[in-house]
Amino acid sequence: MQLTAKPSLNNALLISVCTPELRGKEAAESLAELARLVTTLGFKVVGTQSQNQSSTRRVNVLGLGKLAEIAQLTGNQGVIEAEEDGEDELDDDLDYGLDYDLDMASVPSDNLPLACADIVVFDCDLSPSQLRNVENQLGVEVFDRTGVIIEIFSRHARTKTAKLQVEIARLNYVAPRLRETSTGDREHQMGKGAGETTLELNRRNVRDQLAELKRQLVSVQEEMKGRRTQRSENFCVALVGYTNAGKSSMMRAITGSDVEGENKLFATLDTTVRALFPITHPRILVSDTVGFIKKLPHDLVASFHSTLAEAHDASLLLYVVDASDPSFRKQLDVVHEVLEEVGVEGSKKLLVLNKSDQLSVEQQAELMVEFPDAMLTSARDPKDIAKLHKYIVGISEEGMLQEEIVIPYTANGIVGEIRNSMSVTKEEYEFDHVKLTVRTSEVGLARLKKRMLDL
Ligand SMILES: Nc1nc2c(ncn2[C@@H]2O[C@H](COP(=O)(O)OP(=O)(O)OP(=O)(O)O)[C@@H](O)[C@H]2O)c(=O)[nH]1
Ligand SMILES: [Mg+2]
Repeated sequence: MQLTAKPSLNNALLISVCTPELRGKEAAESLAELARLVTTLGFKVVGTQSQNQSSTRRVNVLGLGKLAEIAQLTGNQGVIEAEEDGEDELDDDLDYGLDYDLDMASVPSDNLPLACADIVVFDCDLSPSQLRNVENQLGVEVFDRTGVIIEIFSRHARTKTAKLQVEIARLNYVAPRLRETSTGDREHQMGKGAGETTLELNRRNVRDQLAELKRQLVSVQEEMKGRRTQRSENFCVALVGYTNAGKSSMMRAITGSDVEGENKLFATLDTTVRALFPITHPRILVSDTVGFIKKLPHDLVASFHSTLAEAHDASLLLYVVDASDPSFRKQLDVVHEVLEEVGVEGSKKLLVLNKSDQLSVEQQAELMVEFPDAMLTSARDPKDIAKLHKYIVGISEEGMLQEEIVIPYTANGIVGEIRNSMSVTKEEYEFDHVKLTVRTSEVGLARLKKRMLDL
């Protein structure tokens, strides 16, 4: 399943199911985030509807009355049918509603859509049968939150690894949702096994595709592992955090690179590695990673294990948060949970409270009281970037060793190599040799000593 309709033509109606687990302000924030996800896909959010339910597991997700209301907003193209157990009344006595005034400038609150909606998006996960039921009742395409996130990932994946990872997650999501495309007759056509329906054939195709993609992924992962091993001598910093926090912008600023930073969710899906700029000796490598979001589909988290391996190997983790977003504390919790799930720890951590340019002086002061160990930055302020650069260099030097190396003039070539890869703090020229005091990582020093023995 893919969002097939042309984005420019699609008006989306968003549905929030308020439950005891997700209600009030949290449900409203989640719906605002869904609106951003849907907008990232190029759809126009024309309205929102919410309903209180004791859970999201009802056969039709919503009560029949609400479904009928929504059907009117989508042009009455479906057939409303009562649930078999007759449980079709609203849970009116519950009150988990969206009674919060959120800053949802682009999201019309619970009201009639401005235009007839041609897709409906639920801010929760729907089982394959729920999705089918609601789609039949409303007569328009219905998506759940996971479907939307997977579609964004599919569209934004650039590198081979990301494409493979996302396609595996997408097929795993699609497989149970495949429907019979013909009347279900047992057809005997080319390529079909005897007695296989179109649905069975499609499922078999998906299984075959999945097996092939997994095989390809294993081979690319091996290659990536090789490249990471080559880098293991360098001090590595990884930028991690919620989507849209400003990781790529920070990456661009501290490495002087052209890494894309965009005001859309999940702009980055591939880990990019660049050297810290101004260049240090030895070089410090910085990696930008995929952003996280609440209720990130499990399959996607799992599929990004290898991409996040960069963060796994990092000596310093920079937790970038959008400090101007009122819900950044909850977003930070999500980041911690996902990183824990994929086993990323990192020896050192720094909380980077980004987008400080959007905060008043008072707000900035309050944040520093709340997070005394954090660094307040704006990726747009060169002074902040210089401060972060200095911090990173300082931390990288903590783990370095200093040693005097005597190099005979006969082996002069090695001096250039040392200057390129290590920090030289002192040089003393004698009659037949030069004595360099170098600072570098333990691994780098061991490699140099071995090289000197081989001379
Ligand atoms: N005002 C302000 N905007 C910022 C700052 N840093 C980043 N932004 C903006 O925030 C948006 C998201 O920035 P990105 O750098 O793409 O965020 P990201 O964390 O890489 O996002 P994903 O790749 O989706 O995970 C862009 O529009 C940036 O221009 C900042 O310090 N101040
Ligand atoms: Mg990014």
